[in-house]
Amino acid sequence: MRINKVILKVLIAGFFIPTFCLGQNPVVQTYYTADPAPMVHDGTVYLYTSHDEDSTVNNFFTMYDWRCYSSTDMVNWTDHGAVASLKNFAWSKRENGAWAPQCIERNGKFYLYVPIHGEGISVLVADLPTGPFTDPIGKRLIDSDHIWQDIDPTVFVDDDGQAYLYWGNPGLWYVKLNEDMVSYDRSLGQNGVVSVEMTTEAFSSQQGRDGKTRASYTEGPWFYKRNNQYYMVYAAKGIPEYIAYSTAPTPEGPWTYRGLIMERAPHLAFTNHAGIIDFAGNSYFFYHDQSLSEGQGFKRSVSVEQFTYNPDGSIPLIVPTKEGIKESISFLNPFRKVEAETMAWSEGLKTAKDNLTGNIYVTKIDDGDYIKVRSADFNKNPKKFAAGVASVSAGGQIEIRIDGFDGELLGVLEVKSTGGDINWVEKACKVKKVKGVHDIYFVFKGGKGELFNFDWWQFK
Ligand code: FUB
Repeated sequence: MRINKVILKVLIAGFFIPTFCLGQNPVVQTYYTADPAPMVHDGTVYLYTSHDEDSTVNNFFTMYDWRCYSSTDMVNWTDHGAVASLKNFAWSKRENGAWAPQCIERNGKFYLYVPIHGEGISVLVADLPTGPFTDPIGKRLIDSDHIWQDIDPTVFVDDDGQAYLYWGNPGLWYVKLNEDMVSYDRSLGQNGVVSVEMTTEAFSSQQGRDGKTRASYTEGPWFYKRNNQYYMVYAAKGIPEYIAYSTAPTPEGPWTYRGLIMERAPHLAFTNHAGIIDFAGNSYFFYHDQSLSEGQGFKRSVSVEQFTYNPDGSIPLIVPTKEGIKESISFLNPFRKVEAETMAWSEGLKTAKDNLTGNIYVTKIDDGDYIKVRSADFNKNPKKFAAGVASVSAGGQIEIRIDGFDGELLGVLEVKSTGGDINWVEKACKVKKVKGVHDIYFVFKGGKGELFNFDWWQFK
């Protein structure tokens, strides 16, 4: 019994210790991210997330905006910053409550469905997946009489063009969206809102604290179709939450409970929230944990695991890991201009947005911080390394290494003051020959305090 406790402690510690990139989870290290909503569009995965602030207010979810990240290889993610926030809704007075989003494309427009906790579900629209998003209707979308339960929207457009928006905690509701995606068919249910029957067959059941039997379904639905079967994946069993799923032969049910997908684990938060995609022939399960904040449930982080459906379409039990995605599905070209905010792992850094130009860059760079970029294909020998940098201070250096934080040193880029923290200057240095596929490490060196900002890089 004692040994078991010791082992458990070691296991928990193992998840919370900074690992110098032994793993790939969580996906984002520069911010706390939660409620993953992946969207595949045009050969790219766009990962929309909610965002737990670094400072938690009143020991509750402190969430003001929604962020977006993208990847074409599933290991390097480009930060697109906060793509929408509560400020997008001029009619809303809420200063907190930017909870779980989902974005979907239809006819070249991107619709971002978001809950404002306490003010129901709303929609934003943009011409690009990364925004800018605007409010097309100037009011909440879901006009129900259970506004506090209207959270966690999930949306899917079926093959016949009919779009469905499901949501809810602890109930599950849906509307049939009209083709414009910003209104819905009012002829169904109650003023258009259909309440799903929460039977044991559909969503399993459990005994609540009050002794009453209720559905295991809790919140965070993720609705999609695969091989003519409709899936509803959701957080279940109350707090702490497990991830479970049900399937149905039609988008409107009847639902059949199919089992658990993710059980509890020491580094998972008291909430969990899933998003599932197929991309480049693989299946991916996104969820959130509290590994980055070392156990703080209001500071969560999105993680991802690859999995394989069983031949009958059922989803296996997925174990949350530190390793995450083992293989990148394509190689990164280091001879193209790469945004500095494209990274597989980083420590000590933040990203920031230049509000005038929308440009995202890496900031808060201190001595010893680093960025890891995975699977760069040096199909020819580079001679030079160039980067866009800016600094108000004395600057510092970027050590360019491969395959480890203290791996082979290819070169050192000196960064001096450029007279402003976004006064971007191109700097270059010579680099050693290197061939083949390598992980690149940018290790930042310098004196005390913030050294410089980093916008892009390129081998030449
Ligand atoms: O992130 C706030 C809430 O926590 C979400 O809406 C729920 O799904 C849970 O993850």
